[in-house]
Amino acid sequence: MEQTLTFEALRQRIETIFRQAGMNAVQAASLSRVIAAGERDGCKSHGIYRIEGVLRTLKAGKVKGAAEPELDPGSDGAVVRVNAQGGFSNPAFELGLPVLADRAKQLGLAALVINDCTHFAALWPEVEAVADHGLAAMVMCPSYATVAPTGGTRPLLGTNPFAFGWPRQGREPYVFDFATSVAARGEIELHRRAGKPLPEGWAMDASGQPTTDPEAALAGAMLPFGGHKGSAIGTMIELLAGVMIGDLTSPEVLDFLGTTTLAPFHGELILALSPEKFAAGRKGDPFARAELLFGAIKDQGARLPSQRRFAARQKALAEGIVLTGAEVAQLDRLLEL
Ligand code: NDP
Ligand code: PYC
Repeated sequence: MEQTLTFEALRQRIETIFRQAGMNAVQAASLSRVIAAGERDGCKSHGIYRIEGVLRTLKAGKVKGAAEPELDPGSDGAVVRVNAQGGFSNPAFELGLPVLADRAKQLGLAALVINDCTHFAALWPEVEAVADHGLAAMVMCPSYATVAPTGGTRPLLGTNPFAFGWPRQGREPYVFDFATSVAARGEIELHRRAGKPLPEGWAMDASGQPTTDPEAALAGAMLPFGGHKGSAIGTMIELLAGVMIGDLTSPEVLDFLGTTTLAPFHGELILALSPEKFAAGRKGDPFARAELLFGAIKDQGARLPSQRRFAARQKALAEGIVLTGAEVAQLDRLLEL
């Protein structure tokens, strides 16, 4: 039967599932926050459906549920490094964030490099957390080879998400966060589970022919968003958040895991920039000027990215998070494991 839960009640259920599966407190708390936030904000592709993938990855021994991320003591400049020690990316981000924010405010820009992490999450919680410090943010990471470069037919690039945040005084930040494939792979899996065909232009089958069948798409290759443009941005992410930070690229992740049914293991790059430092001595207040731009976008009847998500959050915080009967049954089953 359908159930309505508070954010905290849902988070605690998820945390209990992870603790029962052997995760330590730091990993379980951090993961439960991002997964519950996905449900709260209406982002189903990175909500509770991800729990089973996390448990499979733990069971396969491809992620360390008891890992304690470590801040590299030699990180004393603009590049702050955290080693996730084979655990999930989210607790490593939480450990590095205060240092990243201090450095970016001091220097104008700083980077947080996370190495040796398993990463399954949406990126918007991280750009929002950086924006809460009054900083602009860009976050990116590879995934595993599931996307064909434009003109190709075989999986090579990842769905490589890219997110941006800009702080706004007294309101939610400007945030966008998307896969550099036409859609996140999680969306294809949700279509498969619902028995629904994919929109045209999302994927090709294993023989390189266009398909709307989710099974055939999962066995074939996804397409980059925006043709050659998304293909190039996806490649940039492989270079900056794979090669440059000394971590795995998407094809290397697939070689390492041998499957796309487990959460991928690689690195992540988070850039934080101080608009005040960059704009110092130039035209006007950067935050006030940004508001003019946002206002002009909305004046045309367009919406800002993340407005749907922020509206979903407000509703969920006021009225609770509604889970379907099937979702409640899934959580109950996982709690009984
Ligand atoms: P979507 O295409 O659903 O959304 C992308 C962004 O565009 C969102 O910020 C969304 O805001 C905004 N948007 C959508 N429609 C409009 C509109 N009409 N006007 C203005 N803005 C709009 O995202 P994807 O399916 O590409 O990605 C979903 C999630 O998957 C992301 O959070 C991403 O981080 C995650 N992901 C994670 C991966 C990983 O390896 N960890 C890999 C790939 C994806 P809004 O939400 O308000 O609609
Ligand atoms: O939805 O594409 C995706 C994805 C891959 C890894 C985590 N999410």
